[in-house]
Amino acid sequence: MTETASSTRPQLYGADYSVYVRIARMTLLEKGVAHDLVPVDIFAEDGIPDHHLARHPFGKIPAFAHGDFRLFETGAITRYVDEAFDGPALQPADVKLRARMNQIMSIADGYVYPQMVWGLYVECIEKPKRGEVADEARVEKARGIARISLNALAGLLAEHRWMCGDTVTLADLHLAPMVGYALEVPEVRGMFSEHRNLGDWWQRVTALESFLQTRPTS
Ligand SMILES: N[C@@H](CCC(=O)N[C@@H](CS)C(=O)NCC(=O)O)C(=O)O
Repeated sequence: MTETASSTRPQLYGADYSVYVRIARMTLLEKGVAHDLVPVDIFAEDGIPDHHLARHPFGKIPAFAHGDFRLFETGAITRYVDEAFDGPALQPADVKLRARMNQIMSIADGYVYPQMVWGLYVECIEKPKRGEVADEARVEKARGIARISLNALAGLLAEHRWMCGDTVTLADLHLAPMVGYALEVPEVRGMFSEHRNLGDWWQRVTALESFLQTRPTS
């Protein structure tokens, strides 16, 4: 693991079940940056700890620190990690491809996470596990947006190996943990299987060391 941006070891605050924490961890691992995952329980009985709110006023995870430089919002963290440290470039140099990468990260945040993780995975898998009933209206809305999301992503991926071409970028890392949860839903697996190229891409993602090493423990 390298650590060349400064001698300070980056700290990532969060929990390994979190989609967004996993995106940041995958990015750090892809860059080869030695770091610590500092556990934070945002669902603690007494509420979000004050020390975490000081780092992240919205009380979400992850938060990040590199020396006295503090950051929250995963897209900002992953872009910083890519630019501040040595290691393989995770953002395309080409302006249009970089715009494509940013577009895919926005699709992930704006549609895939709220609809495919919350609207489908949480409603159809997590809620029944807790003995709760899925909100069918919520699922119906999510189903429609999931289809649009997968069509859009399959179109953008086209015949590339990775979302933005021949090498892994932040777009792949941003999508991977979200798709991982979404594919636990049988209906999403059905939709996904309609796109051969997404299936091939997923095989590559699931073979990444950074994906394997960040599997949630709970
Ligand atoms: N926009 C934030 C989203 C972070 C986020 O939603 N994290 C989730 C975990 S994956 C969280 O903290 N959820 C707790 C909550 O919403 O109360 C980012 O990009 O980092």
